[in-house]
Order: sequence, then structure tokens, then C-alpha cells
Amino acid sequence: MSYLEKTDPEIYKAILSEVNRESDKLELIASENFVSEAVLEAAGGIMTNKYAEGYPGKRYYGGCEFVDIAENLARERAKQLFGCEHVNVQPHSGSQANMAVYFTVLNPGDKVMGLDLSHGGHLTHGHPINFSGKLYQFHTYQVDKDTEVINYDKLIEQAKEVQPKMIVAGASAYPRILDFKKFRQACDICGAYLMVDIAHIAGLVATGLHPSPVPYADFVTTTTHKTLRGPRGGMVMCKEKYAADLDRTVMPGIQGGPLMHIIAAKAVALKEALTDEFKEYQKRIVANAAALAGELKKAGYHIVSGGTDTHLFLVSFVESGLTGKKIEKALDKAGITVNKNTVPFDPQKPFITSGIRIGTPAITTRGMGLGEMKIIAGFIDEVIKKLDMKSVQEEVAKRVKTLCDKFPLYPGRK
Ligand code: DSN
Repeated sequence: MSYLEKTDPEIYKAILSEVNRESDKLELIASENFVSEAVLEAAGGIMTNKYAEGYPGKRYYGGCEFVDIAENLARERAKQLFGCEHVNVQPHSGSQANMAVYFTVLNPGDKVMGLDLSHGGHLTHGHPINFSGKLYQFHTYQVDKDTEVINYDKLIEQAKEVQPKMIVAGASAYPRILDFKKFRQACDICGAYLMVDIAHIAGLVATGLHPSPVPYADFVTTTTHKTLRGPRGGMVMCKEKYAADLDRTVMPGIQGGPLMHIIAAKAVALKEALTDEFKEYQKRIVANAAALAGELKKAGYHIVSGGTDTHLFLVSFVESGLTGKKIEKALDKAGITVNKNTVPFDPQKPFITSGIRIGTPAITTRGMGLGEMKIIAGFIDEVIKKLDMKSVQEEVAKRVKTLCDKFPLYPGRK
């Protein structure tokens, strides 16, 4: 019997149920992944006990010699992986990584440009209900209606007009390659900083499957738990000239004690990301996303921008009037986990939406490949075509479970 089972059976049971949910269902949420046992071990390890405000070699507490090893390794590995001049591995999340950059170089009221949330952006890229939109004067840019991709000529024109102090590139629901050279060009025209948020595509960038923003950007932020397949957390990379200011912003500016167990787990994940195996894994993610999008397109679905270059794609139901909310629910009943997502020019509210977002990082981690993408597309199509039929959802759920059983996940934890 585990310690947890004995002392807190309710939490034990909830965790066990989550293990079963993750292993018995198809996880298609583009921002999720399954970390290795080694990452889990570090994240659940005793470094959680340690206070270590400050940075390696310059802490406000004694007894930091071993957590310093972990943080130094995380920093060195991140620098090697992304080829950046400086990195801060302490942000607790992607939002705090973005906040750290804004607080380092912007003043309240400054003008910033970021991708509209409903066109693929992120809350922290200037949404009015988020701190970013409240503190700074954000001007959103959008994708073109006909191509559903960013029009860089328009972006450059908008930058000339707005004269922002920073342009934020990066997205949480944009399926195409981002042209960082063009973003830099837009920044140089108005003397703006370029911040690129690679939270979604970090694994692709690390392995050369998506061009790197590091040569172009002043700051690059990321989470560590999406395609990068590490523990839940954030990270900021920057040019050396911003290093001291950025580090001061993270601590003591916006955070106190770093989560040393998570930093240790980040180091483990970054080591994994430096392997050839990880590169192969990223290639398979992209191939799987293209295959799944292609199958759905063949079945007549509107894939935003016509396809994908990355780990994710969006299916739009604007034409049929179906809602993402209803589809998410029906797929969930069939054992397929996706999230409803706004699509460009969506007539529905964010809690309803006219689209769903699909990503392949998690199912690729468990070993699924092109053959399975064809089967999964068939499942999705069947559920959506018979959206109100409970019997179809139940039947598909059984087939999903049979498929998942062929690709065991965390077998020792069930
Ligand atoms: N919530 C994340 C996502 O799903 O993309 C972004 O922070």
C-alpha cells in the first residue's frame, strides 16, 4: 500500500482515476503531453522542501548546494538546446514567463502588438481580461479572412501605424510556421522589442522542425510541459544584455522561492530533449498532425488554413453552425479528449466557439503513428456525423479503449 493510499485515500483515488483516464482515452489536447517516469520522479522529489530564493551561487538561504546543481544543469541544458545567450528557468508558468518579460522592458500604458486570442493568440498576449491587456495598450493583429494565416505585409503596415514598444509573436492555436524574420522586420521599423512565445512549439524549435526565433528575438518565452514534454512550468530566454534585468524581475520582482523540484524536473526533460530519440519523436508528432488533419479534410471538414505545419490544427464548424462546445462534449463521451476553440472570425463566444483544436503530442508519446491517425479520424467523423447519438459515442468509446490498450501508458501506476 502506498503512503498516499494510507493517509489520504480520497486524493489517492483521484490520482488513480486520472492515471486511468489518461491511459484509457485519446488525449488530443494540443497543449498536453505525458512526461517520462524520470521527469515524474524529479517533480515528485524532495527538492520541493527547499527554499532557494536567488540564483545558483547567490542565494538568500543556506543549504542550496544541491539545488544549485539542479538549476545550473537546467540552465546549461536549455542554453545548449536552444542556443540562447541567457535563460531563467524559474518562472512557475508560461504566464509568469510572459509577465517577467513585460515587467523587464515595458511601462504601464506602453503600446504592444499581439495576435488576437480568437485568431490563435493567448490570454497573456493582451486580452482585456488579463493583466497584460489591463496594464498595457495592446493592439491585436489578426489572420487574413481568406487564407486564415498571418499577413506579414499587413503586420508591418500596422506596426508602422501603431508604433508599438513591443511586438509579441507566438500563439496557442496557430497551425502554421511563424516567420520570425518578418516579425523582426516589423519591430525594426518602429524600434520595438520582439518577444516570441514558443510555449506550443518549443519541442519543434528545439529539434529544428520549426525555425528558431532565438537569432531574431530579444526575448523568447516558453512553457516546459507542451511539446517540450517536461514538468508544468515556464522559462525565459534572452540576449545577455537583458539577463540581469530579467533575473531581477523574476526574483524578487514577481516571484519568491523557486520550485526547485520542478526546476530539477525541467533539467531532466531538457536532457531528454537533447537526444536523437526526441528529435524523432518531434518528427512523428508533426507527421501525425498532418495525417490526422489530412484525413479529416478528406472527410469534408474545414481545417483552418487548409492544414498544419506543426503539432496542432483547428477544425472550423462556422459553415455548419455546430458548436465546439457540443462537439467537445460528444467526443469526450466517446473517449476522445479535445478542447473547443475559437476559430478566426468566430461568430460564437469563447465558451461556446465554432471550432475544436486537435494536437498530436500526447498520442505520439504513447507510440501511435500514421495508421492510428486514420483510425482516430474515423472515430471523430463518426461521432460528429451522429452528434446526438449516445449509442455511437458508447460504441466508439469501446473501440478507443481497445486502441489505447495497445499503447500502454504508465503501466506501473495503474
Ligand atoms: N492553456 C494553454 C493551451 O491550451 O494552449 C495555453 O496556455
